[in-house]
Amino acid sequence: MPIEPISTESNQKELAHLNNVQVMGILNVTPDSFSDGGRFSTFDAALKQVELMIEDGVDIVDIGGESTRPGAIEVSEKDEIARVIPLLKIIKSRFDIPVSIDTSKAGVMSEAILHGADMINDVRALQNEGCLDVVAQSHISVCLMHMQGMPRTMQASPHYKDIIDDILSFFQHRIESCETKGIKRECLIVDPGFGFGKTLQHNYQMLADFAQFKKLNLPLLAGISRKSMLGDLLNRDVKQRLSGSLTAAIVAVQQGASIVRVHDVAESVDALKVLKAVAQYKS
Ligand code: 7PM
Repeated sequence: MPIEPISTESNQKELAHLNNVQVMGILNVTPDSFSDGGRFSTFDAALKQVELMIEDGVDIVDIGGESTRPGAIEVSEKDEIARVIPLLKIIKSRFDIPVSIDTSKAGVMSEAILHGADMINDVRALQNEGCLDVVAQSHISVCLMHMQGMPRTMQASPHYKDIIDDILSFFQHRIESCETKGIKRECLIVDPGFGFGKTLQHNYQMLADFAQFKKLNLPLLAGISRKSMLGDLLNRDVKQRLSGSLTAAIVAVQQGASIVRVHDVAESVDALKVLKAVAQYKS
């Protein structure tokens, strides 16, 4: 039995993939915590959370204005800018960490780009007015996420002819629109959007067949952390979904995900280390 890591062609490829995997940490900035007028304490809490995530080995921090979340009430562009941009500025001034801005609004995107954002994470895949143009004017990375329907109603009756084929063809169209506008292919990341207009069955089909999205030849992002597809399967509330979240993240990475969007950074980094160690010893 070998005691040294083995080097073969197939495990070199797998190792190269695993060494490339990035952990995206979700930064909670809920409107609730802003409505108490406690702007400073919210800021403080957010900055502490960023500091912790960095200690835990995060690769990129995702700042989400609540507006993109399923079931969420629409927020105005002005309010979203006021919520997200000051936080982006302070994070970029205090820490040396890539920041992603979770938004679907062109005005928020342009402000974010102006203030040093490293990635735009758009659950609407740049389909809103002006978004393609704003992103085309920079060289920023952008995550195109698939969603069927709109956040408030998308879980009512999701339907697909073939979930994987339908999402692949959505991405082909969006990638084409991006390239036509002058967004470089090297800037694109795709994400099938777990929980966004998908039944429990759809979500597990997507996870089982996640490797199919490699056909697009773009980095893949998976966001499954603490989602209903875990809660509904396990019958656990949101705080008790860590084991499920880690299992799902690892399954996604094993099938080609390059970025995992997670709440629990330290645990996810550990899980990935175990995966890498195993890959080193594979013959
Ligand atoms: C309530 C329900 C609150 C769902 C928040 C959510 C993704 C994302 C979100 C994702 C990308 C969450 C979601 N999910 N962006 N933003 N991919 N790219 O669980 O899966 O954080 S919001």
